[in-house]
Amino acid sequence: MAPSSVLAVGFVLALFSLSFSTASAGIVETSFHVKNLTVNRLCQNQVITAANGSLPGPTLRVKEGDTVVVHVFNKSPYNLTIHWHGVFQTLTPWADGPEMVTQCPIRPGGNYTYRFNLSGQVGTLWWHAHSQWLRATVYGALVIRPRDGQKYPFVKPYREDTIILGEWWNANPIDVENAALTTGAAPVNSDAYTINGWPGDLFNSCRPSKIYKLDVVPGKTYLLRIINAALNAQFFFKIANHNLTVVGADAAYTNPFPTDVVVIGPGQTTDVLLTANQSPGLYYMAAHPYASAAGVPFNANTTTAILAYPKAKQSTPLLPVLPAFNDTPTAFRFSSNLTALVTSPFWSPVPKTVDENMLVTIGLGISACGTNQTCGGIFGQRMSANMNNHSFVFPTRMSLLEAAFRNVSGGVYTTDFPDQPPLTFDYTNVNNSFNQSLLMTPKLTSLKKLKFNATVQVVLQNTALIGVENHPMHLHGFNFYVLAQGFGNYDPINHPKNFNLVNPQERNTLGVPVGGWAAIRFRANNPGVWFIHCHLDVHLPWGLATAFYVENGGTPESTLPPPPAGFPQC
Ligand SMILES: *[C@@H]1O[C@H](CO)[C@@H](O)[C@H](O)[C@H]1NC(C)=O
Ligand SMILES: *[C@@H]1O[C@H](CO)[C@@H](O)[C@H](O)[C@H]1NC(C)=O
Ligand SMILES: *[C@@H]1O[C@H](CO)[C@@H](O)[C@H](O)[C@H]1NC(C)=O
Ligand SMILES: *[C@@H]1O[C@H](CO)[C@@H](O)[C@H](O)[C@H]1NC(C)=O
Ligand SMILES: *[C@@H]1O[C@H](CO)[C@@H](O)[C@H](O)[C@H]1NC(C)=O
Ligand SMILES: *[C@@H]1O[C@H](CO)[C@@H](O)[C@H](O)[C@H]1NC(C)=O
Ligand SMILES: *[C@@H]1O[C@H](CO)[C@@H](O)[C@H](O)[C@H]1NC(C)=O
Ligand SMILES: *[C@@H]1O[C@H](CO)[C@@H](O)[C@H](O)[C@H]1NC(C)=O
Ligand SMILES: *[C@@H]1O[C@H](CO)[C@@H](O)[C@H](O)[C@H]1NC(C)=O
Ligand SMILES: *[C@@H]1O[C@H](CO)[C@@H](O)[C@H](O)[C@H]1NC(C)=O
Ligand SMILES: *[C@@H]1O[C@H](CO)[C@@H](O)[C@H](O)[C@H]1NC(C)=O
Ligand SMILES: *[C@@H]1O[C@H](CO)[C@@H](O)[C@H](O)[C@H]1NC(C)=O
Ligand SMILES: [Cu+2]
Repeated sequence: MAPSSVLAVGFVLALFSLSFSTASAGIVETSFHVKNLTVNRLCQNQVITAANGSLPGPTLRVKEGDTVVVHVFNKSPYNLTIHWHGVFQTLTPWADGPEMVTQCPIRPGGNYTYRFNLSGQVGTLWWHAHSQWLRATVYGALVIRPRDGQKYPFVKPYREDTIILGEWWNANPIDVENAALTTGAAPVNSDAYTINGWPGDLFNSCRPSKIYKLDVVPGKTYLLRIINAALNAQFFFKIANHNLTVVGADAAYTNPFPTDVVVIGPGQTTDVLLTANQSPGLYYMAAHPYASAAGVPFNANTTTAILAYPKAKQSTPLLPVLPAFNDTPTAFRFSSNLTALVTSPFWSPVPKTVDENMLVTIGLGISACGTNQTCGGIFGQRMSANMNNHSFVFPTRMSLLEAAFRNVSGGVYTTDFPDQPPLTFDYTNVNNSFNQSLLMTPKLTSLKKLKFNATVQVVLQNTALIGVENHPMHLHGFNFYVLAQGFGNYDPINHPKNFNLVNPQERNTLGVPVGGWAAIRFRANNPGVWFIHCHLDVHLPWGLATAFYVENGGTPESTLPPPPAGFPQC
């Protein structure tokens, strides 16, 4: 292993100083040029699809209240959309991005301008492609600072930095996905994990070590914006010898939560304060998977970056001891202990009454292989996944949002997504895992319709079908309150007694505990069609998704405007 202190690429802390905030704000207008890029990782050249010639793509920096305008030019060979992960998109669902949910793709050679306001959220979000597996390499940070005159509700950091965790294949991810979808089998595992695009020192890179390095000034406090952009891996993240204080998650402030480990699922962000209070030296930041599914093979490598003090004496950084891959108690302790900062100017109290009460099973299943075909999934069928035994199929003719707007649902979607599992069974009992009478799931495009401003409670109930696993569930268009989480089957009599209705964490993505459940609540005050799905890209194309169709509210401020000019057509 090369001594990284000598050979590390000189990434210094991003050059944005806080003076940036004096720029007359209001509109942040920029462009993304998405096209082929050849990069070298793990000793080989690989052509990837990338925004603006970099991996990760450029960081978008805005202030709360800004209008964001991004002109996206698709110069790649693939259909493309960009999703602004976690942005509420109030009255701008046309800019949300999931392919065939809110828009048809931008075709190769095409362009589309995403225009939306960023209000009511401060912290860290991110953007990523939302078309097939393109997000493996088309992603970047979205940093939202307080508007002028407002401050962070914590000590002013000396500097800020983004730490983006990713996942790397020695292959074209679209080919990996398509190969799996053709045979119905699970896709091959990735070859590495990355921090800010680099696998780090524990992988052989064949050339002077390229690793992300953060130079710190002793005694200073840094705000690290940690983003999990991996396709299929949840992570444990640690920095050797340094404790961290969580102050935000998914661009919502939390009460300060001290911890030595961060647990982060794909789609989630975590803002932490780090104080450089250790003896001058080199310390690894490291991440490896939290692999909740027993018996499922995964890439068990560790990705690293370096925290460097000046005048470090040693040349080999200290490596933190990460939790065991299956350390569910540590994962649960972290994700169940975060609470909202209710003094935040963006906090709204939890709605106390519920208009729509849903229990939704989430998990795996199988679908028919097809006549005369040979499939590589369980029982010779295709791997599949579902919510309430409905396995979501993307429409092909028109996006869901456009069909809803034009009142032409016929042939595009139905609105019969059930409020309860169609079959009541012992959801988390592993004796059911291979019970073939439960596994075959119909393929449908069914949505759940909601009245404007309805309060919606959804208990997401994992199943043990095929296997138990923590699924990071992501809701577009809203933050939801996490009222409670637990293991086993949800108990509608006793579990609500322990709901946190006072300061529950607000999130857009939540890892539903392995073999367990989570109760979430939100107010449907944003008309549009909003995708809810597993953020593991292995499960999304299998159908672990549905959408909420939130109707207009009858006033101009609650009515969906028409699609913008240049809106892509199929
Ligand atoms: C981009 O890369 C793909 C995949 O390697 C290749 O098929 C295509 O020809 C490349 N396109 C351009 C314009 O270089
Ligand atoms: C992306 O590249 C274009 C063209 O060089 C440039 O105009 C734009 O500012 C870049 N976008 C960002 C966010 O850096
Ligand atoms: C963007 O696409 C439109 C067609 O939708 C085309 O008319 C326009 O010229 C394109 N803009 C640029 C700058 O390429
Ligand atoms: C963004 O906010 C501004 C000012 O409130 C408003 O005029 C504009 O219509 C909003 N834009 C969008 C795309 O909603
Ligand atoms: C981190 O916090 C733990 C628990 O509060 C404490 O025991 C430990 O000494 C701290 N470590 C450092 C390096 O500050
Ligand atoms: C680590 O990654 C390498 C590829 O760089 C792979 O060959 C190896 O199997 C991985 N190790 C584990 C334990 O997954
Ligand atoms: C967090 O939650 C666990 C239950 O999983 C509890 O035992 C623990 O005391 C809580 N508090 C902290 C600070 O971790
Ligand atoms: C399946 O194969 C048989 C024998 O080759 C053929 O007669 C039949 O038409 C095929 N069915 C389909 C749906 O392709
Ligand atoms: C769709 O139907 C609603 C309610 O009937 C009506 O108000 C609206 O104008 C229709 N929209 C279109 C585009 O036809
Ligand atoms: C799902 O639906 C299929 C077809 O109706 C049925 O055979 C199966 O038992 C159902 N499974 C569950 C878990 O509801
Ligand atoms: C939504 O409902 C809440 C409580 O019922 C009410 O206070 C609020 O004004 C409503 N919002 C809109 C936009 O109708
Ligand atoms: C790309 O999008 C167009 C328009 O929706 C569609 O017809 C085509 O099948 C898509 N191509 C791929 C490879 O998915
Ligand atoms: Cu999943």
